Amino acid sequence: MTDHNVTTTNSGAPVASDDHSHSVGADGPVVLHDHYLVEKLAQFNRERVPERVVHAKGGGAFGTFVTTGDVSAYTRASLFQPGAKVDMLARFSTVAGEQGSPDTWRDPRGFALKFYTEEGNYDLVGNNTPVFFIRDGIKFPDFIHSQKRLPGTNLRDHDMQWDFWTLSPESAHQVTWLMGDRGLPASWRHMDGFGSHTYQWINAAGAKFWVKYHFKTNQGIEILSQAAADQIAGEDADFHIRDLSEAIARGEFPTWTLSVQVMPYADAASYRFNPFDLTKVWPHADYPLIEVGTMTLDRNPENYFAQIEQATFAPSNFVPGIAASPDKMLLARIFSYADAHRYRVGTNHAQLPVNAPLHSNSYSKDGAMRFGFRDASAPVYAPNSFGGPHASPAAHGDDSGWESDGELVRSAATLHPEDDDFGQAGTLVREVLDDAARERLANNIAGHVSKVTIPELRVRVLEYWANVDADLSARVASLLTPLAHVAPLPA
Ligand code: HDE
Repeated sequence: MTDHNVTTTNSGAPVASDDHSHSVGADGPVVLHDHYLVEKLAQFNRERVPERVVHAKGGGAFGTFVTTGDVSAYTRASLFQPGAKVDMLARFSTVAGEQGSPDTWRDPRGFALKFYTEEGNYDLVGNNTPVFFIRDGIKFPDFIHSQKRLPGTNLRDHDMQWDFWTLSPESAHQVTWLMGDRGLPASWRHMDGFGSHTYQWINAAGAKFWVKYHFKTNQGIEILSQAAADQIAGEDADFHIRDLSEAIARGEFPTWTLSVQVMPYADAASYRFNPFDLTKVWPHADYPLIEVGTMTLDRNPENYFAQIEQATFAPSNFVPGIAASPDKMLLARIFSYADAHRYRVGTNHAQLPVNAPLHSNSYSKDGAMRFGFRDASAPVYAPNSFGGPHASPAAHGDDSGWESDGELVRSAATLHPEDDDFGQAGTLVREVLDDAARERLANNIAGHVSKVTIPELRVRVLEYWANVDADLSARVASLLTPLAHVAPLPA
């Protein structure tokens, strides 16, 4: 009877041994034509793809999204039509930590979603916070450099972090979120998700709207104290990966309710905040939440590397009825992610099963690791006379633009009445947080700033917080531990 459980080479041939290399006599030299030995060692050397330059540590699961509401007045996107149900993938992550770093470091959490729709994959690559540290992508590499490691010691450094933040006042809103409870979620199941940016929706009649996405966890918000997070970081670096995987294995499928804020297209120009500034929210009193549907995660990946490490999410993956907005950060991300995927996973990353759309009619061909292809008789160019695919403005919904004019400049728009850097952070502190949350925030900030070694920088940090809220700044100052050692600001 044929034994179908024999180990093979990568090319499928049975192997003689996984214990002994082929050698001249038991103690003699190993022979080079032991190609299985060579294959095992060479393959082992090539098991890693470059980790994500940010959001390297993460985990995820598959599931479904069901549209239970009716937002068809605002978008023609098939996945958001009443009753629509699509398969999806979610990946959650920290930002600054490398592969293997603790899940419970204080950080925003990535909230990356891929919806496998009939009109293509729709990727919504957000965070567990509704805003971000900066409003222009040109600062992103500098921002990340300041949050990661010093070039000399390769150590993370609180002086760097607070130097960047206090010299970038637009960061105040997100840093308030980060230093507050949302910076340490108890699990990925117990945190909200946001698209963060303002996006454009276009309905079947071609009418345009601006939207913001909110995924509200139905498990309730649960947080970790800094002390608990520090302890868990030492005991179980994979605490959040384990929690999600084991919950799904137990049949406890986490769900989130998606709602959107919808702004009429014409409101943008006169709104009190720049609606495309990623450091700002739209107060819900201005544009209330409209329920769209439910996201459920109910299937663990079968293979982490193939399905999570190689998953590629891109803000450029729009579908008809959903498009970009003038948000400078979103426009920069639309370049960056697909570029990162070509570098990190490969030219044909979108052909991998986890990234492949339900239907593809692309003229792209060849490139490393190509294995999907069209019929040999199919033309490989457009236009053509042989019935090949053709572009279709109607199918694409090619009306996803906006008006724009003016000189080429390098500046941030401050045309809206309340476009300052600290106002919304102050509102968050004074009107959204309760006393206990404010006390935790002050302690978290003081704990983090106590590791700042430059006296002038500590002064600047307290001024930064005084711009957010004077009482908070005073509380932080009272909690700061004395300088361990004094490092002067570089000349
Ligand atoms: Fe990212 N970001 N990002 N980011 N980001 C990446 O893509 C980038 C930003 C976010 O689970 C990278 O494949 C730029 C905002 C998540 O696979 C990279 C800018 C938000 C993930 C990249 C931003 C995010 C990434 C790293 C400023 C929330 C993980 C490797 C314009 C709204 C997705 C990669 C996953 C990953 C670029 C800012 C969220 C380098 C240039 C704002 C959740 O392409």
